[in-house]
Amino acid sequence: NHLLIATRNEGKAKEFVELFKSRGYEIKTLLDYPEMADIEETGKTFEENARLKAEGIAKELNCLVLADDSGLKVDALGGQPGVYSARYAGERKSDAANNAKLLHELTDIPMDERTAQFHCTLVLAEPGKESLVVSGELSGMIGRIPRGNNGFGYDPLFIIPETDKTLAEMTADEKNKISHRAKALHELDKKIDAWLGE
Ligand code: ITT
Ligand code: NA
Repeated sequence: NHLLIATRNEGKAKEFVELFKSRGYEIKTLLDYPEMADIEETGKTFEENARLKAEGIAKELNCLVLADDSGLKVDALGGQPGVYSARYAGERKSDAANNAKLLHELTDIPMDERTAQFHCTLVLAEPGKESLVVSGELSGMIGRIPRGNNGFGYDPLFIIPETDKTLAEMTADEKNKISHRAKALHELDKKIDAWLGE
């Protein structure tokens, strides 16, 4: 039972390895294929980009592939950075640079208007088959200073109101119980057996 996850993001890759531990798949990611060319994310939606990654790699390697396209939607910014979350501060900029840009854009926004959602769309693809698409979201608030060292991306700014902790202040297990990625995988669980049997 092999599954290739079409990501080069180390934070995502770590989470998928943990999340798939109980699911009985042997996981590889594109970090195991450093020579493979990157797929350009030219889509305007999470689904389009996840399809580009999953279907492109599935065709190239002729195997079962799961891709994750995810990002942060901030209400006060009309849903930005959205699909541009990875490159908000520019191509190949650090997570810290993206977080700094987000804080700057939100300078004048009061705490109770800093609501946001993390979104994750997963696409499971196999050559010659209609892909399976699922999504998950997590609601929170964008803080005024980064807090915590766990996780990746915007986690140090993303406060879960019920706990008053950022995702970066939670353990990997705590985040994996509530995350947008975990929710999307839960939807995938419900549908994967029927899809594999098609
Ligand atoms: P791959 O395409 O190789 O998977 P990527 O980082 O380019 O890597 P995306 O295009 O899906 O992936 O961008 C997702 C960005 O959204 C990611 O770089 C983070 O900045 C942010 N993000 C997504 N999920 C997150 C999470 O759980 N915690 C923090 N930030 C997250
Ligand atoms: Na993207």
